[in-house]
Amino acid sequence: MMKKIIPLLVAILSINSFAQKNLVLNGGFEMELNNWRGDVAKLSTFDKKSGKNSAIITQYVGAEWQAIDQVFNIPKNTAAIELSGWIKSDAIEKGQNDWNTGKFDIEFLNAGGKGFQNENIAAVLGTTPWIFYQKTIKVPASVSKLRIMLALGQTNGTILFDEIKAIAITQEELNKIQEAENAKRMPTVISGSYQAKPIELTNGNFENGVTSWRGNTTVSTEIFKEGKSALVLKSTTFDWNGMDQIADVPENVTSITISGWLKSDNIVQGKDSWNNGLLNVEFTSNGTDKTGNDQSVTFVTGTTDWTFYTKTFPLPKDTKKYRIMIALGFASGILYADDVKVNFD
Ligand SMILES: [Ca+2]
Ligand SMILES: [Ca+2]
Repeated sequence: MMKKIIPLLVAILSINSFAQKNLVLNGGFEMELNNWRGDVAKLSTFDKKSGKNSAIITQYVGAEWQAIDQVFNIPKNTAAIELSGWIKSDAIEKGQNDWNTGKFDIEFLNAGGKGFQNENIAAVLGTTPWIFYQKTIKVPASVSKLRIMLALGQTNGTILFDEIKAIAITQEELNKIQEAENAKRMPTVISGSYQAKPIELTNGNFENGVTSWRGNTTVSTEIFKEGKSALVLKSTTFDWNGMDQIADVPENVTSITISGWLKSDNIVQGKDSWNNGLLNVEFTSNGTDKTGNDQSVTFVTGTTDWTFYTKTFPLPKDTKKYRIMIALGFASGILYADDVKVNFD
């Protein structure tokens, strides 16, 4: 079955590779601050993600709105825009409003240049390493331009930006992306078409981005334990921020061993003791009906270096599927995960 799934994944990845024209001019700040409006940013040659420069906005006191922006036309037949960029921060203060953060925002403009709809791509607080942010936003009807804003939203601190990108996605490409998303959400449908062999956990080392995983996040190519990338989950709020993957339990096994590497940065526990960084497993008969309690491989809190965790659990009766969950479960901070593996006996 693995061999048959691989062509599908290749097809998904190739969507990105042939639609690469960046609509943002000078998004890597290699031509100084050309094409960007606003005079609050400087070039950082000392600290950048790639090339010679990044853009840096610093404000020690006053908590004023400090932004640079750029407006461009949205090409015809654009159904959605994939926005991405690398951001690093130092001591960005939390203000009274949710939007008092370091920001990568966009605004859709109508033909007259009037603002129509705002979306947040990244909201950054505190001190963070270079982290890759990415979101795909549907283009509303009747808009013709897009404004990109990089800002300190009435808050103090330092924020650096590099490799800011906006890629136009056609309806056809969007359909393919959504099909791929649906396929991730319904692994039983895929298995139905190929039969027999169980679905295995794949991309546990996050070398293929977040392929095979469900949830809204990205990988870090700066901080990893194995290969070239690792999962990174970030939260500034006490919500559930997680990734999961459902796979099949093979025939004739009685126990499951789950292992993986985790690293944490300033994880603050929520209300309950399980409101932490976590690596969990859920057992079901069919993907939804539980056959036993969820089991914890580990909880992580505070700041920890890469640590290997492993645990073996007996499989509850009638378990046909398991779901691996990696999450900031109602906790704030940053959790990294890499090289997650599952074995059966
Ligand atoms: Ca650069
Ligand atoms: Ca890895």
